Amino acid sequence: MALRALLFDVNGTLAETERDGHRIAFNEAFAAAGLDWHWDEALYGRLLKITGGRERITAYAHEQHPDWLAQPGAEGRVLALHKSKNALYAERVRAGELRLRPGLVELLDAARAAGLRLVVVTTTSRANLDELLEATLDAPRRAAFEFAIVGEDVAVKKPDPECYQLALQRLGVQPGETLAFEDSRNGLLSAAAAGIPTLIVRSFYFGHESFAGAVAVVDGFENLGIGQLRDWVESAALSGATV
Ligand code: XBP
Ligand code: MG
Repeated sequence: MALRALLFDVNGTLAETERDGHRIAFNEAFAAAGLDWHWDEALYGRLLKITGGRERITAYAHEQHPDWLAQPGAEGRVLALHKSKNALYAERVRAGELRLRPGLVELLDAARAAGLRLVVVTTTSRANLDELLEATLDAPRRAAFEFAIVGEDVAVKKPDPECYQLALQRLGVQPGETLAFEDSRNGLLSAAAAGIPTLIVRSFYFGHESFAGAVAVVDGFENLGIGQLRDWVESAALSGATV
């Protein structure tokens, strides 16, 4: 089967957004709400196993501040914290603090020139994605992404395959005609469960995880050619690799 579409995860894959973007914004939101919660680099790395900012706050509160979570109206307070985090994150993105990973723009251009379709598949909120793309890509390159499946589009986030299944449905292609770019094990599990060959681009937080089942693991986008992507997808089809 020929390669027809590339599916990109966002956080960690398009850009290193977590440590110096989302994490700092979470901490600022906690402080603004009068909470003495603080997520240092290592703690945030552990919390990243929970996908979704709202879900991450809830899981942390459940573990560390069960009394806070047990109070009436806790769900609304979690939502308010997440909203505040996203607004603070957007300020950082607009200030130009987060960049796309090196080599990505060149790969997107090469993919477009080769006639490949491009989509985004992420657990992050649509507003966060829009802010990031607006701040880092010019209008023609933003328009090259046909659509984005985001956190709000699914009932269950990665590692559940729902987001990738939705993307395949909207593309109208077979999983073997696509390649997903992911940086985390949860992302790999999600794409693989939808039958999609997955390339891992190692990121700061998931640099040392095991990625058995990925078609390949690379350190970055530099020097990735379309021919190489096609070869990986073909070899995945031949080996019938599963995670
Ligand atoms: C990773 C996530 C997200 C972000 C924060 O996203 O788990 O929750 O950490 O974003 P990706 P939100 O699938 O792009 O790797 O606060 O918007 O959830
Ligand atoms: Mg990611």
